[in-house]
Amino acid sequence: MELTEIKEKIKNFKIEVPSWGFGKSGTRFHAFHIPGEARNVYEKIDDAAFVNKITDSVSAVAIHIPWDKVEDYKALKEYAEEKGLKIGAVNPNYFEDEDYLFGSLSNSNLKIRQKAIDQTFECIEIMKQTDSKILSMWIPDGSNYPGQIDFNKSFELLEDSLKQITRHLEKDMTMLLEYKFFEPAFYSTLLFDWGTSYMLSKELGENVKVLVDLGHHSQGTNIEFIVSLLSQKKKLGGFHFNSRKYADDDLTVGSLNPYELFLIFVELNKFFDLSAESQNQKISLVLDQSHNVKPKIPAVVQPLNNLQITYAKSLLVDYEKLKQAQENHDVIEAEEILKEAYETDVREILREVRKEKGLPEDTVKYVKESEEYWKMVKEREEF
Ligand code: PSV
Ligand code: MN
Repeated sequence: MELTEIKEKIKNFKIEVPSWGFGKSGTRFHAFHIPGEARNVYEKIDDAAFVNKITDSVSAVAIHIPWDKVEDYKALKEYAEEKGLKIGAVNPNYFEDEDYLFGSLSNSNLKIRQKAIDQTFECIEIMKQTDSKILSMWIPDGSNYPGQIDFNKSFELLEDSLKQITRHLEKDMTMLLEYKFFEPAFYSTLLFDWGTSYMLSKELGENVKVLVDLGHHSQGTNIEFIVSLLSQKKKLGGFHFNSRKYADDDLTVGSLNPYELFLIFVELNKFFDLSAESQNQKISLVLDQSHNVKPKIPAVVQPLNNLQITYAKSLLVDYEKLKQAQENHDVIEAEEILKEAYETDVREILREVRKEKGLPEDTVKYVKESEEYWKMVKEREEF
């Protein structure tokens, strides 16, 4: 690909940021206070707007319900729009309500299951008010001890609840089914892997797809292969970008396994033009990181940079040559082609892109030295 084309693609490469990436968060042991953290959804949008001002790479802000509950969602949407942003995926939260001790959408108690269904209907209503097109479902239901649930019955109940929810979706809305193999259900989780999400998404219909969260696989899982399979079957609906050493979404995307991330992008490019505006409808690219000890805004800027670097490297792959090498069974050459792209230093390309857009060339350093940022931190600490 020509350099000008690569630069054009990077310029139009946008990521949705999570409202929860700016607010208070922590581990199950403690959530430490981090100076400057956003205290409500409006401040979260302010922070996303600040990140967008210096990176021009934020497409929307994903919200979590009930964390981001407000009286007037139309007003919330307008507030985001005034700041040049949109409301992105709506994420119903099924893991905090006391009633969900023994499950939400799979609960054998009809009243509680209905509560979870109604809560999801409310999220669909919020989508209508905010013009959001993605209902992003992560369902923690499962069990913590052998014998606690009847797998079969619980799965049937979950399936039934999802069927009812799907019927409420409007034509242009997509439901994403995120999977995760454990936590908080440490013995069995109903939607534990991509196969389970895929199976359900097939049963539920065209507007139900799978969401791949990079932190939700056991060690050694070949995520790029999963990405390819789901894309082939037109069932890859979105991503949660993060990284992990052991499990879950606790590290910065691209920080620990950059080559794996690169290989994932190499597969994605075969099926999606990630830079095109229209792609927002086809694949949802969301950051989902838990910033336990990092200051929140820099913790969002840093991964956006990592993602741009990885995307740029993946665009350098000579796909034609790779195909040839694969057809010739030239294993050494095929791997060399990937490494050639991966090992290219693309930082200069990014600097040029930013310069051409009138943005700071080093976005992470910029935040550190930004008066606006430190003023905001100070103000939030004073009140
Ligand atoms: C679950 O671990 C998860 O990845 C889901 O996407 C939730 O919405 C998010 O984390 C909450 O932090
Ligand atoms: Mn996630």
